[in-house]
Order: sequence, then C-alpha cells, then structure tokens
Amino acid sequence: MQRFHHVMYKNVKAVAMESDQNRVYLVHKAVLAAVFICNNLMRGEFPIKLSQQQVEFFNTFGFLKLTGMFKDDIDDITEAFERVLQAYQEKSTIHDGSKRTMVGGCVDSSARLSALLDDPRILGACSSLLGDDFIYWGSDGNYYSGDTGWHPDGQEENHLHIKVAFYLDPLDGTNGALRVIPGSHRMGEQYAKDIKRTVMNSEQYLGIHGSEVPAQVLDVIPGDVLIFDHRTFHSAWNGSTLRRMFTMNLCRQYPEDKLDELRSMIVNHVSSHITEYYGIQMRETADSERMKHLVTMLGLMDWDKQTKHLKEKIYISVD
Ligand SMILES: O=C(O)CCC(=O)C(=O)O
Repeated sequence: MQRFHHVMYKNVKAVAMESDQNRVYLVHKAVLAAVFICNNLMRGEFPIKLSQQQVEFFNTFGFLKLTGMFKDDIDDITEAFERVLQAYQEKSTIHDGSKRTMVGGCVDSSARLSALLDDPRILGACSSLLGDDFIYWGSDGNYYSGDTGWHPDGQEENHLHIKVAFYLDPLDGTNGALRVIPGSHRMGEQYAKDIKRTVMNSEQYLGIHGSEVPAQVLDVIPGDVLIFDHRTFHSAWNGSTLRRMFTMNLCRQYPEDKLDELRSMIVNHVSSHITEYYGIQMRETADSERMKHLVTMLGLMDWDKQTKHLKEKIYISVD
C-alpha cells in the first residue's frame, strides 16, 4: 500500500509539474490528504460516512438498505450469532419453531458482535444519521418464526432512534423479508397518522390482509444491512420457522436536560434484573472510542436498584 501511495504521488506530481506552480502545490496537498485518509481507512480509524443522498433517502422514507456492506465478514458474524443463540438455548428453551426465540443483549454477549460498534462501516452509517456521539442502547438476536404484524418500534416524536438489522438468510417477499411503509416515520403528518390508525388492523380499516398493505419489500442476502427509523412501520410475512436476524438500536445523544425522557423510554425496554446496563463482552472489550457510545446508558440510573423487581437476567458470554 505504501508503494502504491508513493507511485500515485509521483505520477500525479509529474502531471502537475507540466503546469503552473500553484497547481503543483494544490495537487501535492490533495495527494497527501488522500494518502492520510487511505492509511487511516486501512487501519479502520475513520468512519465510512453515508453519502448526502443516502442521508436524504433515509430522512425522506425512514429506511435505508446498505447492499453488501458486510458481505466479506458475514460468515464470521453469523458464526458469532449462532454461538450466542446456542449458548442461550443451553440455559433456556430450545427453539422449536412454534414461536420467536429472542435473546436480549445478543450483540453485547459476544466479543465479535460487540466489535461491530468499532467497525468504520457501522460507525460511519450511524454517525451520519445520528451524529458522532450517538448512543448505542441495545440489541436482540432472533430466530423468528412466521409472520410479524405491522408495528413501529418507537414513537419518540422529537428524537431519532434507529435500528440496524442484519438478516442472516436470503429473504424476499415470499419467505419473510422485512417490509416497510415509506414515510410512515413522519409523525405529525396526516399520512403517518392514517397509517398508524389503520395498518395494525388492516382487515377492519382497509379490508385487506396485512401482507397486502402497500409497502416496500426489502429483499436481502446475508451481508446486506438494513437501517430504519424506529417510527417506521414494518412487518414480515410468509416467513419460515427459522428466520435468523439480529439488530442494534441506537439514538442521537440526549442533552443533559432531556435525560429524563431517555430514562422513561428505556425503562420499558429492560425486562430483567441487571446490575450493569450492557452485557459483559460489550463492556470488557470496549476501548475509549467505544465507551463514548456507552457512557450515557451506563450512568443513566442505578440499574441494580431500578430493576430489582424484575426476573433475573440470563447472562451469556462468548468470544
Ligand atoms: O423480521 C421480522 O419479523 C420483524 C423485525 C422487527 O419487527 C424488528 O426488528 O423490529
């Protein structure tokens, strides 16, 4: 790579020398900047940002598909996911396809999956939508079974929360691909109000089955990443009894005077007694960069005290 940089630099400089000094200087600076960026990208130090068009698409429609983003790593990621799901089943119930198996904190239970939060592709996509100081606030790992009806994941009117979803099997409209209703995240607009009022009971209000509600089907192959606004209505139909998927939930940083809103939102998502907010692997393998995205939730409340009344958490920890 160093050699490539050197050759590139020499060639561009040679071309530039043909014309005036000023141009030599500008090209020189541009090449140095490109070399600096390449080096940092190779070390994984720079988030790979979304384009302005992708951000605009997300803001307009409430979702985004990042085709092939993890295609080179997906085997490794799927193995880590399976290790968590298998470890969970050893401590709890075996998935028999009769209902969804959901492992809360799936990503936090695995060092490999936790490292996604350091990955320049995830950092770039999430920081493009949420700002550099976004909060990572949770994950789940699933063996889905059958249909998932229409719903949003949240209704925070003034604060952006997103879900990053990895589906681990090829899916299309015939076998359980996620569907989204474009624009349904735009709470407050009449269109979004009508969707909220009708699609969860589509037979009654619209005279159609949930699978017939006009929507964008997000076909995926493993390695694709889907991102959607929590307010976006989504569903899945015609799925098998073993659809594998995990998600990460993230949001914009909350200012100090709005932390109570975050506290009341998050309390509804914690369903077991925890002493620390994140799973063991997520905390123990975090460097100072990752910590930036964890620190708000870690200090948000006395988790032990606030969750004592809930059932004991099943902790999973795999490499
Ligand atoms: O894939 C599915 O069945 C639905 C996914 C979903 O509802 C979610 O992640 O919030």
